[in-house]
Amino acid sequence: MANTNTLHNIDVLQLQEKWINKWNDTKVFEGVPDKSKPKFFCTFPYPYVNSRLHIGHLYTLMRVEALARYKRLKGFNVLFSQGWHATGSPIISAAKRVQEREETQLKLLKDLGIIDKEIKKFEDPKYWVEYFVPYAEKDFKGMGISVDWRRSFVTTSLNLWYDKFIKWQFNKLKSKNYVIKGKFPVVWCTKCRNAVTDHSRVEGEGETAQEFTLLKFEFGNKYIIAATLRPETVFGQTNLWVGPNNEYVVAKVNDELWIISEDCANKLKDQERNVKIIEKIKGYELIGKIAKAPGIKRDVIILPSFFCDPSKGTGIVTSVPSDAPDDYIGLMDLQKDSVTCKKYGLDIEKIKKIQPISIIDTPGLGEMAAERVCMDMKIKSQHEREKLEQAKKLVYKKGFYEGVMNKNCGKYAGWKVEKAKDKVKEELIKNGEAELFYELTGKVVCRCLTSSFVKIVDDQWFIDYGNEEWKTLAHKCLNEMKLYPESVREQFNYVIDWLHKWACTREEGLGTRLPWDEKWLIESLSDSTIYMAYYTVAHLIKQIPVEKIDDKLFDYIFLGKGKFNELGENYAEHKETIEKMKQEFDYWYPLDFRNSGKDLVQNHLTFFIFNHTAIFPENKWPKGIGVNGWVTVDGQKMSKSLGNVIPLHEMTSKFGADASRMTILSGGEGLDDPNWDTNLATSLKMKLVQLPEFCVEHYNKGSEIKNEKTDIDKWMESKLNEIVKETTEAMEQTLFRTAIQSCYFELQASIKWYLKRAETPNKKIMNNLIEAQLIMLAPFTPFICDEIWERIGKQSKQRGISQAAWPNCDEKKINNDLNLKEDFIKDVIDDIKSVLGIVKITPKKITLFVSDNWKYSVLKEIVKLMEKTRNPGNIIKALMQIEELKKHGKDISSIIPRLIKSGKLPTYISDVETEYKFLAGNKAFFEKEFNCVFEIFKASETKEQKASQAMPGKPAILVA
Ligand code: A2H
Repeated sequence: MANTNTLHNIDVLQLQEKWINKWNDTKVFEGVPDKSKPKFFCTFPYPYVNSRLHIGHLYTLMRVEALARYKRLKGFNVLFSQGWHATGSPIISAAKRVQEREETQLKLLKDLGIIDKEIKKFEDPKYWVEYFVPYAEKDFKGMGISVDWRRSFVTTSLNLWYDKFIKWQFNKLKSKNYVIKGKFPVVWCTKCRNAVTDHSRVEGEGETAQEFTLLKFEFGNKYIIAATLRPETVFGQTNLWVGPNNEYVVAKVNDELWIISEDCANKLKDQERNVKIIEKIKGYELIGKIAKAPGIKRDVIILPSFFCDPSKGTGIVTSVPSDAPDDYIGLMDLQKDSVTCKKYGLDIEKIKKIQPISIIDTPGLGEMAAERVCMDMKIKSQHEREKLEQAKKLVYKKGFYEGVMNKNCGKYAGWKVEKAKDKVKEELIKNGEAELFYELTGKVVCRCLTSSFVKIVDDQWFIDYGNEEWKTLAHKCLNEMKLYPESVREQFNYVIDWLHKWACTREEGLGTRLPWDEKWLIESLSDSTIYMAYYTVAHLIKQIPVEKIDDKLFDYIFLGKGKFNELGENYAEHKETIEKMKQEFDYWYPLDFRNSGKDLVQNHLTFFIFNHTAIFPENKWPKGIGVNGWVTVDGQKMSKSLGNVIPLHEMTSKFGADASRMTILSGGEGLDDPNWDTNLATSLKMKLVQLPEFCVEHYNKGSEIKNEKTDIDKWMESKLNEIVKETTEAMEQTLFRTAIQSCYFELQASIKWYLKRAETPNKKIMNNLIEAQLIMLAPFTPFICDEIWERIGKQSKQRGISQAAWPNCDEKKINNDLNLKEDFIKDVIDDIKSVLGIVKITPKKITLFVSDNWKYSVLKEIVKLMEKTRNPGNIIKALMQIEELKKHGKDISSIIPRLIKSGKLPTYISDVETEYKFLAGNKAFFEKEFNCVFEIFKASETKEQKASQAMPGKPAILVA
């Protein structure tokens, strides 16, 4: 097979190597403060170094990279820096899995080409960092990412300077009461004996502990327990539900006997209860018996249902058929089901007498919301799970947030449901009729592959994102921030309101120790919230011996507190370094752009906002956040099992960095999940290597500048300015796919058209085109662009294309009339081609007929009329009001319906003379294009039958 890395005399791999070295040597991406220029500071979240970087990282990374390169070209002094995350679970769990010889983990390493003998080293978490960090940097460089590598660092106590920085951060948070210790439910792994925060999970990111109320039903010397999210609905209880075949247990819980599921008994042990299982019972043993319902002290009967999930709550559900769709349908089912009633010895006549009790007025859903919604959605049985889930959501949302308690709710009559909930709950608890219980909102699996549950811990440290004052600051910061795209704002607002206590420490792993309680390590989503500030000093701080560094230094540099002299003797000899660090921070901060995948909105990105507002003064709060979707590969989800998680180094050697960069950014924009299209990557690779030849061939060639510009020259200038405008607008919004579409595909097509149309291209215009295209493409395909920049002799003045200036759009040169005319020519050519396709002859002569005069008036009228109506009858009627057109009534009524149905009006509508002159002026071009004689007539001056078919902007065509 031919080596596709060498095409058109370009060796892609060699070219990449050359420019990686040049950029390194010329230090062109090193961010040096320069007050004469505006600055732009952007970051990509530091990845965990627990594997090689892959296609999943590339899209997010490329959004930062393309913007960084664009801003440089726009004259900004840009800093893009990159570090590596070694903290917490991702690495420690992987190392543990190697210790345990876990198959999948071993295979992952082997697939990276690591031999058996080496694998043992990966039992040590530190080795992961040692091994993967150099590769990560290499992979970034291979992709041409424009990072200032002097500022790179790793987290945790492996880097004692960073360690000090994080300690400073936590001391600050603690001093503001934002880090607290208390008794709280956390998602817990029994194997790791740690709180399992989002990035410690292989499944269940975003799932949390949710509070349930356990309702206690008196049942002889025992209690039957039902879990509910809606304690205020106790007033509407009509019965209890058990799964007839579910297993339950009688358990001694503290001093009482409870009937609950076995799962529940086990969970309760982690929620501050002494639990001992006494005996097992089957659900059907309870059916038909009577228990006393809490809150209302009424006897209710225990009935069978099929929706009681033994793994949720207690596996027993209290039935409120007025407001819970499951309960309503369950009751309706049973009232019709004499077989089931008989089976469990129930008297169906008695069951039929059970009526829902109305308790809540829900706007729009009346006083029996569940019944209403089940009817509306035509739900027929409790087995229609999907519909029931929808119904539950609807009733819950409306009932809970908008409903009002009614007269059947005793002293709570007239209360809003939302308010009543807490009060009823408190009262039930006070009376010993209820207790609290926590259940996960969904399945969570720890990185050690063990399922997690809720545990109430009292020895854990939390960051208190529930603090109302802090939330206000976070909202304020968000309000002033630019978001890309703006549509994520609502989600951020929601997350800020919704976040509460976040378990921020773990017992083991890599990380920074909590400065005041060294037993604890800070977990990975908590030591990564303000580190962008650390980049500003990372290349200097190591000049100061770490043991000298204390919080005062960070206060001075980052918060501007005090004077240098007050820092103490310790620092005297480092004055210069420290002042430089302070200047760097003051220059680069605040951060202008941070971008990440949408999964980080609910944790990292919002923590990033919170922590900045806690630590820094307002003028250092972040300015912009970008959020994007998840990469798919050739239309499929990215997954290890599909084998489509392409590593970066494989992409660069197979498709080349430029084509890879352009392909991934062409895959989508906004919040859409971007798709990597292998075919596009392959074809771009072929196309991009042709660019040097083309540019060199046309640069500095063509007619001299002093020659007068022709219409086609002017058209080209207009088009270029239009494209510059479109591309610039798209770049500003990080709409990179649109930008590529415009500055690459559209511009290429336009240049081709220009070369075809112009007898000799204008040298100045051609040079402008080539330079503008290279500059606009440079954020996407920097290797080939820098190479061509050098080949056309632009290199000498600057350190490469990164220092060129983004083209300006000269709006005055945008000429829509010229555009319309060129589009007209293209349309005529297309029309002739389709005629030739039908008649299938090689033409000797082609005749074009320009439409009759009156038709121009018709079309101009139609354009106006179509703004109001698309009804052909109405349009014809309106046209018939015009004196001049009356006599063409017959023709008009046959033309109009066709024209409107086709939905396509000609783009170019002038008048007979102009159109005729324009076509005649381009006769030579047509003749060259079709290699035959052309004749052009006005329809009014010929007897040829065909001529009557001509329309304005659409001449009739006769081929001979
Ligand atoms: B709710 P989520 Cl009035 N199996 O209580 C099936 N469903 C169970 C269950 C189990 N093991 N344990 C509890 N549930 C029900 C009252 C209620 C509830 C009303 C309105 C809505 C509502 C009376 N039934 O829940 O799937 C309980 O029914 C809808 C949100 O964890 C509990 O609250 O979201 C609810 O499911 C918890 O449902």
